[in-house]
Amino acid sequence: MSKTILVTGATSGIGQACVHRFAKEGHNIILTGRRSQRLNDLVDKLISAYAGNYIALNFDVRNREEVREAINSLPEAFSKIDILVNNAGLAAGANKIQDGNYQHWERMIDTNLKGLLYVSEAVIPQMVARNGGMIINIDSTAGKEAYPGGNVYCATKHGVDALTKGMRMDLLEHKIKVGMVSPGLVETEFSIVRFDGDEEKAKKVYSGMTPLRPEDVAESVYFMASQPDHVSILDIVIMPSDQASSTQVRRS
Ligand code: NDP
Ligand code: 8X3
Repeated sequence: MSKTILVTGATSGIGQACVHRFAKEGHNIILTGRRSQRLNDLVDKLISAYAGNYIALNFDVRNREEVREAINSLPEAFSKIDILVNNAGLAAGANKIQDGNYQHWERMIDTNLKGLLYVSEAVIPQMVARNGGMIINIDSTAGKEAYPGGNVYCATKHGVDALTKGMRMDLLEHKIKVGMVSPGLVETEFSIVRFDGDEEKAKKVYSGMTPLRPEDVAESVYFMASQPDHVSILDIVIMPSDQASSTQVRRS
């Protein structure tokens, strides 16, 4: 049966790959992000390739009012969200803490933690009212272990790990499943954003190794989402075969 899925951060990388993975199965999708042209282009592509219904919602997850207005404005056909994929997120900078930039810190905290909370806050009431649904948070191996220069990004992702566990406990009584997918190095626009558009620097992160593709992560998200009602997968930690930990990568 087709479901309604809301994916944040659908304009790029893991979010966009999740959209394609769910669309392939005929599900209806709410795509969100700040870059509206990309969202609209993606909706057009989906309409021509798959059988579901799609709608683009343009908002910044850091703006609580925008988030609430956008989600509350969904037309009836999309108003029952079965699965929320909290994917929008970023790293800004990789400086040591003593050389850190407070604006980077605030951007990561506002996006990765507060943004995830604002979107969840807007979606959870209808799941509670229906006594069902699923939330999948995109965490990271940075949420399991810190690494040099990762300080605040790692703190936000450790926060996502804790929030996921806490949300699962609180929402248990409402039959809402909560899980997370926690990837290692995935080649997306992530490092370009992290290094403020410096593509050369971004490329170096994945040089001499084979990173995960966003589609690899989307496959894990889909696997988690497609389990029967009585099965709840808590966490999928997924790394490239060339990676053993945040600080140990095999490069040629
Ligand atoms: P991308 O930069 O390719 O995609 C990030 C997405 O998040 C974009 O669609 C972007 O949309 C959206 N986004 C960022 N900030 C905001 C905002 N303030 N409001 C709304 N949307 C926002 O990176 P990834 O696909 O790699 O990242 C997706 C998630 O995966 C993140 O949470 C990241 O931390 C996590 N992750 C990434 C890994 C990696 O190695 N790449 C590994 C582990 C986890 P737009 O700019 O249009 O708003
Ligand atoms: C992204 C993976 O190792 O670059 O969450 O922090 S890492």
